[in-house]
Amino acid sequence: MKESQPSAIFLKDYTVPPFLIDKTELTFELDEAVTIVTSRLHMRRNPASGKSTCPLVLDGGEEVKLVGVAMDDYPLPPEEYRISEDKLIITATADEFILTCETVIEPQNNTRLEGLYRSSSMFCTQCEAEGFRHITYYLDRPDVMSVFTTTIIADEARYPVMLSNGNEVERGKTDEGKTVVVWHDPFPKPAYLFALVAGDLAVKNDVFTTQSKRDIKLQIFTESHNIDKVDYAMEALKRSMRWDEQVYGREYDLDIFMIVAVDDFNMGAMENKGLNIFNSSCLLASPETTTDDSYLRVEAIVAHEYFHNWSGNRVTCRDWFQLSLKEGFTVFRDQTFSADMHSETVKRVEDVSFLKTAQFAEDAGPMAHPVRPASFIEIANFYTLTVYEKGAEIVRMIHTLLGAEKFRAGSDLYFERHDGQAVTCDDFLAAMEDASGVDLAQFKRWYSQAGTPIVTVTDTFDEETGTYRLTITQDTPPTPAQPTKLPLHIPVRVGLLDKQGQALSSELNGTTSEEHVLQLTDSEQVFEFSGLSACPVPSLLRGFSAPVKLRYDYSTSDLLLLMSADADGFNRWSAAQQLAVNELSGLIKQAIDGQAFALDSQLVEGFKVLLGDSSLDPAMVALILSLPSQAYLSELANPIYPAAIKEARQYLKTQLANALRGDFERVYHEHNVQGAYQATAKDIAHRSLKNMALSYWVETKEAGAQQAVFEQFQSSNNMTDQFSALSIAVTSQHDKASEMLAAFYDQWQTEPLVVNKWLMLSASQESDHALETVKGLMAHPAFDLKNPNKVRSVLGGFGQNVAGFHKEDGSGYHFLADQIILLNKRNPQIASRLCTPLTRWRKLQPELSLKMKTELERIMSEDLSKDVYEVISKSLA
Ligand code: B3K
Ligand code: ZN
Repeated sequence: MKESQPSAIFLKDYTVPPFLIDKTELTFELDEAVTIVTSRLHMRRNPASGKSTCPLVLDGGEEVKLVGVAMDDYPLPPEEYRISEDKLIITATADEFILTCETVIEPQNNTRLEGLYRSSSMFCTQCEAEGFRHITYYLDRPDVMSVFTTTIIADEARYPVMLSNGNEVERGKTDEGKTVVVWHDPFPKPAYLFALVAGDLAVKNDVFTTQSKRDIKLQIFTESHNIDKVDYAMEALKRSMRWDEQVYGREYDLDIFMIVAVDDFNMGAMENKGLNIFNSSCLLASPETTTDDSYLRVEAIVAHEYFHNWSGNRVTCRDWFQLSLKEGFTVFRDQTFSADMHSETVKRVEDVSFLKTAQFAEDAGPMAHPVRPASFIEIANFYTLTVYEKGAEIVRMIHTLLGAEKFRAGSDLYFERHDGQAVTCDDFLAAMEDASGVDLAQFKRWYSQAGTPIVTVTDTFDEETGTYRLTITQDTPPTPAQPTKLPLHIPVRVGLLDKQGQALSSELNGTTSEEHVLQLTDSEQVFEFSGLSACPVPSLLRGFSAPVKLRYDYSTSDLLLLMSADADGFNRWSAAQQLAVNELSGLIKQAIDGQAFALDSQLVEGFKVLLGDSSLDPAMVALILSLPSQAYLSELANPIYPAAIKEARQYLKTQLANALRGDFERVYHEHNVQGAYQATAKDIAHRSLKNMALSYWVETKEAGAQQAVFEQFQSSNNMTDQFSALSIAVTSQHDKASEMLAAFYDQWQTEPLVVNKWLMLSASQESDHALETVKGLMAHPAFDLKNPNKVRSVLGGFGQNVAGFHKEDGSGYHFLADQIILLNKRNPQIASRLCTPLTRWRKLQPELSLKMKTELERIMSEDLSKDVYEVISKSLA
C-alpha cells in the first residue's frame, strides 16, 4: 500500500476556472519513437473568477515530458515555473498572454489507452474525461472551452490519413518532405472533445442533405480489411441525422462528419467534435460476422455519439459531476430513436431488464452514488449505469410529467439558452420548468439521492360506492454516505382491468380515463378511483414509468391475466417475469435447503397460450419466454447462492421444455427465416423466437433437437443463427459442443470480432476445470492483454461461469484478483471495471463471501491506481 492514498474531490468545492483559453493551437510531430507536441494557448484571466494574482496551474500526466515553456514567445527561466507531480505551475502571469509549451510523449508505450496512443498501425486519441492532460499541459476541465487549430506532421507513406476536429484548412510539405495537414474547428470546445487520428486507412464516403439543404460530407474510416463492413453504420448515421432533425429540430453544424474505427479502445465510442472514434466492435457489421444484437448495438451507438453533437458538444457539462447532463439525456435520446426504428415495447423491455439487473445491483452495492455524484476519487469510475441508464430514466420521467409537446419546448429552450456553454443538471431542469410551467423542485432530488426506491402498493375496493383505493408508500434504502432519504416525485402510470382483461375507465381527481399518471410525492399517499362496478386488477407502473422496485401482492391468476391481456405491452412482459421470479424463488429456496424440486404448473399453462397465439409479436414472445437471468436473480437474492440459482433456473427450463416440447419444436420451424439476411425488426423478431424455442427444445435431449442445433450451426448464412446454435450447444452441454467450438474458431480465426465472441463463450463454458480453460484462453494466440475487447471477452465470460468463478475453494476469485493486479498499472480503467463482480461480496453466501473479501484485501495491499483504489477501498469500507 502507498503511504498517502488518493483523495476525493467534491461538487460543493466547485469554483470557476481562474484562466480561460480562447484559442488553442496544437502541432503534433508524429513519429514511431517520440511524438513532439507544441501548444500555443491564447489565455487570459477569467473575469468571473475574481482572482487577479493566483498562479497558473496546468494539468499534465506524469509521462508528459516538458521540453520548453514560453510566455508571449519569451522562454521562461526555470525559477518562474515548476512541475509538481502532474501539474505545471507558472508563478506569475499577465492578464492576457500566449503560453507555448513543447512536450514529448511516447504514444507507442501508452497502455492506458487514454490520451494519444497506438492501435494497430495507427495513432488515435481518447480524451474524455481527463485524457488530454496525457497529451500536453492544459486546463483539462470541461468548463474551459476553446477554439482549436491542429497541425499534424507525419510521414505520408505510413500515415496518408491525418484527421482532427472540424475542417481541413491546409495541406502541404515540410522541408524534410513530411506531410503537414491543418484542421480548424470553429466551435469552442473543452479538451475532452479533442481528437486526432493518423494512419493508413480506407474510407467510405457518403453525403447527407440537412433539412436546410446543406450537404454534409460523411466519412467512415477503417483499416482496409474492414471497409466492407461499414455500410450499416453509414445508413444508421443518416437515419440518426434525420431523426434528430425531425424529433428534436437539431441540424448538424459542421460541413463534415467523420467516424474512425479502432481495435483497441477502453469503451464503446467517443463523440469528439466532427470526428467520432469507435471501438470497431461497435461500428463494423456484416451478416456473416455480426449478430442481430450487435447490429442493433451499432445502430444505437452510432446514434448516441451523433446525438451528443448537440447534447454534449454544443451544450456541455460545467464539471464532471454533471456527467449525466449529457449522458442521461443522450441515452434517453438514443433509446427513443431505437424504439422509433424498431419496436417500442421490445426496446423498453430490453432497456428495463438491463437497468433492473445491473443498475439496481450498482445502487445496492458499495459504489452506489447519485446520478449527480457529490464526490469522486477518479471520474473514470463514474461512467456508470447510474449516470447513464438511471440518468436516462430521469429524463424519461420528465418526458412523462411534461408530455411530449412541453418536453420538446423544454429541450428547444435548453439548447437555445445554453448553446456554446458548459452547464449543470439544474440548468437542464430549469429550462424544462420554464418552458412547461411544471414545478420540478421536488423532482430534482432524483439527481442527488442514491438508491432504488421501493414503492409498495396495497388496495381496497368499496362495493357500495364503486371506489377503488390504492395506498402507495415509497421508501429508499440507505446507501453509502446517505443514511436517510427524502420522498421523491415519482410518476406511476396505472391502468385498471376487469377480471376478463378488459380495460376499465375510471375517474381520478376529476379526470376519466383508461390510464392515469399518479403523482407520488409523499412517503404515503392514497389515490381514489371511482366509477367502478367491481374490484379491478391494477396494471401498475406501466412502461416502467419510474426506476423503482414495485411491491404489490399479485395473485398468480392476476399475473396470468396481465400477461395475456394488459393493454400495456411492457406490463405483459413484466407480469410474465414476475410469474417466473415467483416460481424460481421457490425453487431456489428448495435448492439451498437441499429439498426435491416441486413445480407449480401455472407458468406452463401461460407459456402454452403464448406459444399458440400467432397474433403476437414474435420478439415479445421470445422476451416473455426468456427466464429471468442468473444476474437478475442474483440482484433479487440476499444472500446470493450462485449454484442454487443456476440449478433452479436449469430445472425450470427443463421442466418447461419437457411439458411443451411439441410447441417448441413447432415454433422453431415456424419462425425459421429463409432468404438473405436482413437486420430488420421483423426478421430479428423471428430469429429471436426461433432461437429461444430451440434453446428450450434442446433441453428435452431429444435426438431431433440435438440434430437441429448441429445443422443450424453448420448451415446458417448469418452469425445470429450460427452463434445462437453454438451458444445453445455450449449451455445445454450438447455432445458436440467442444467439437463445434473448435470448428467455429477454425472458421473465423481471421475475424477478430468473431474470435472475441468465441473467447467469451469458451470462457463461460461451465465445467469443473473452467479455470484451466480460461488460463488456456489467455495463453492462446488469439488473446492479447493490451486489447480491452479481448480482456472483457475472456474475463467477462469467466465472470458468468458459475462453476468456475464461484468455485468453493475461491480459486476463481483469486484468479480474477490476479488479473486486476496485473492490469492495475497498465490500464487502470479496464482494471477498475474488472473489479465489479468482487464488489458484490457482502451479498454472497457466507463461505464465498469471505473468500471474495480475502481477494479484495489482497488487491488493497498493492500500490494501486486511483481507479482501482477507489473501487476496492469503497468495497471494503
Ligand atoms: N462519452 C463517452 C464516454 C467516455 C468514457 C471515458 N472513460 C462515450 C459516450 O458516452 O458517448
Ligand atoms: Zn454518451
